[in-house]
Amino acid sequence: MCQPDDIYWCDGSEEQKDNLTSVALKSGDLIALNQEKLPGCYLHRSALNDVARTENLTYVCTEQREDAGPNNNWMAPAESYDKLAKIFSGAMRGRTLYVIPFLMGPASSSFSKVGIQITDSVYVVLNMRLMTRMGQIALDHLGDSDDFTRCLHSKADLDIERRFICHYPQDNTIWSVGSGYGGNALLAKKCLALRIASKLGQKEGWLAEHMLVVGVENPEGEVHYICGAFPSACGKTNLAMLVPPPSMKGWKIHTIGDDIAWLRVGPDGRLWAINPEAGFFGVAPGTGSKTNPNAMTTVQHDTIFTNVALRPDGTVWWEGHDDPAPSSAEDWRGKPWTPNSGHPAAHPNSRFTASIKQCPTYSSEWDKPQGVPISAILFGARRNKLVPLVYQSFNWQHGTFLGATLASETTAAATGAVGVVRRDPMAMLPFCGYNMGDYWAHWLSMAQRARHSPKIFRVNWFQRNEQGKFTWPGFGENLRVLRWVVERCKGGGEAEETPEPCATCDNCRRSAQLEASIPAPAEVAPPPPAPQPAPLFVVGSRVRVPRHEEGEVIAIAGDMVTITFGDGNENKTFLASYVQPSETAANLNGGPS
Ligand code: O2Y
Ligand code: MN
Repeated sequence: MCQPDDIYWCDGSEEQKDNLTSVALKSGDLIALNQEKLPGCYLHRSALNDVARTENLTYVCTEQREDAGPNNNWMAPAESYDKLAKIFSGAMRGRTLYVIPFLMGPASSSFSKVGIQITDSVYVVLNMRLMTRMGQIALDHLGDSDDFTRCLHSKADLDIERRFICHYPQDNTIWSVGSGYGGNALLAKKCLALRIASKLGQKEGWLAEHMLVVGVENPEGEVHYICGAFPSACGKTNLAMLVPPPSMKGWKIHTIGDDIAWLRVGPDGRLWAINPEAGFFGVAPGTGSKTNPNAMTTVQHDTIFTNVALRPDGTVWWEGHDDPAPSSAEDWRGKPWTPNSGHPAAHPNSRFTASIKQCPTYSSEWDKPQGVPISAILFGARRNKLVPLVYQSFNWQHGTFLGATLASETTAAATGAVGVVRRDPMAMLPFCGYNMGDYWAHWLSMAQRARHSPKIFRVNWFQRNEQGKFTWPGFGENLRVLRWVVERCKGGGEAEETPEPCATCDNCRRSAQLEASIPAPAEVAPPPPAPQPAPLFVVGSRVRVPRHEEGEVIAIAGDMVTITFGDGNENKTFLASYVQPSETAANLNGGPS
C-alpha cells in the first residue's frame, strides 16, 4: 500500500542510532547542535502546520458510535480504513519504511505490551528509541504470539486536510497519517499507552492512566509511591522530578514516570504501577533551574530538541530558560529573531526528548517487572478559587467522583479563551479510548478487585488571592503536601472530616454563588450517561455510610437510599454512591498500603 523504496529494521542499537542520525542530518530532519556544549544533542524543526497533537483529527473507530462515547470523534472502521488507505497509498514512494518493534514496560513483566510501528520518519525512529524499549527486547517479549499493537504511520504530504489519527481497539491497531509531530506520530505514547491501552485495561481488569508516578522517601528511608493525574500544563513533569525544599532535609524524590501509568491489582490486593515509557517528551518553555533543575540536567546531553530557538553558538534557548534572551537567534521556524521580534523564539509547544535514565532522580524501580505499590492517587488541576490546596476522599467511590469531576482553567499557552473552566475527567478527556461513562464504571469496579486500594486526594497548587497572586509557592514546596498525603496513607496526618455541601448553610451557599459567578465554559462536551453500578445492597441489607454507625436499608428510590440507624429512631436518606455494604465497607474505605 505505502510503496516505499526501502525497508529498514530498527534494533534500537547505538550503532543504528549513529547511522540514522547521519541520515537525518543529511535530509535536514535534524540540525547538529554544539557537540562540545550539548553532546549527542540535535534540533528538529517541524512543519509550520504540524506543531501539536490535533484532537479534532483524532478518532476512535468502533462498530458502534456509542462504544467510542461522546468524548471521542468517531468513524466506522470500514469507512476509516478506506479513507486512510487512499492517503497511505504510495505515500512512501522515494522513502524508507522503518519497522520499529518496541516494548511498553519492563522486560519479562506481565504488565508490558508490545507494539510494532511502521513509519517513514527517521525523526520518529530516533524519538521512539528514547521513549520506548526498542528492538530485540520487544521481539523476545512477543515470542511467537501475535498479541501486539499494529501501528502504521506516514507523514504523507503533511497536509492538514489529509491528516487523521485513527484507533481501532477491536483490531489492536492504530493508523496515523499526515503528521510528524509528537502525540500524533510517536504512536507508542498517547495512541497506544493511553487510548488503546485504556480499552485493553477495561477488558483485562486494569487501568491505563494519564498519571505521573513518583516515589517519596522520608528521612527514615521509607518510600511511598504516589500517582498523579493532572491535565496538560499543570506541572506533572515538575512534580515527578521535584527538588525537596530546604525545610525538608533528608527527604528524597524518585522518578518513575512523568506522564503515563499502567495500574494493576497485585497479589497483595494493592494497586501496582509501571511507567510503560522509557523517556520524557517534555515541554521546553518554562523549564529552567528554578522550575525544574532536574529536567535541565536531564537535557544536557543525548537529547532531541523540537521547535526551540537556536543560538549562534549552536546551543538552544526557550522562554523561561536560565539564560537571558539572546540578542539574536534563529526562532523555531529557523527565521532570524531578536527580543524585539514581538513573538516567542521557541514554539510554546516546543519539546525535549530524553531518556528517563538521564534524570538525576531516576528510580531504579522503574525497570522492576512488578512495578511499584501505589499508596495514593492525586487528582490535580488549575483552579483559581474554590478548590483547596488538598483534601482527601472518603473512599474509592468518592475518589472516583473527584477524578470524574476534575476541571482545569485554560492558560495562555493553549488557544482560545484564558481562564475558562474545562471539564477533564481523570485528565483523560483527550486520551480515553472508549465511552467515558463505561470508563467511570470501570474505575468504580476496581474497588471490587483491589482489597487495599490507594487513598485518593484532590490537590490544587493554583489558587489565587484577590490580587491575583498565587497563594501557594508550589514547585518543591509541594512536597509538604505529599508528606501529609503519605501520613494519611499511614493512618496519621491531622485532618478534619467535613460534610458534603448542603443547600442551606452560609458556607455552601457562598461556594455555590462563587461557582455561578464563573463564566460558562465555552467548549464543554455534553455529559455522558451516568454509569449504572450493579446494586450492592437491597432493602434489609446492613450498610455503612462515612461518619455514621452501621444501619439497615429500609427504602431505595432511584439513586436515593433511606437507612435506619440505632434503635430505628433515626432514619436518613443518602445518595446510593455513599452507601457501602457493611461487610466490605472497610475494604472500600481503603486498607493499609
Ligand atoms: O503536542 C504533542 O504532540 C505532545 S502532547 C504531550 C506530550 C507529552 C506529555 N503529555 C502530552 C499531553 O498532551 O498530555
Ligand atoms: Mn500528557
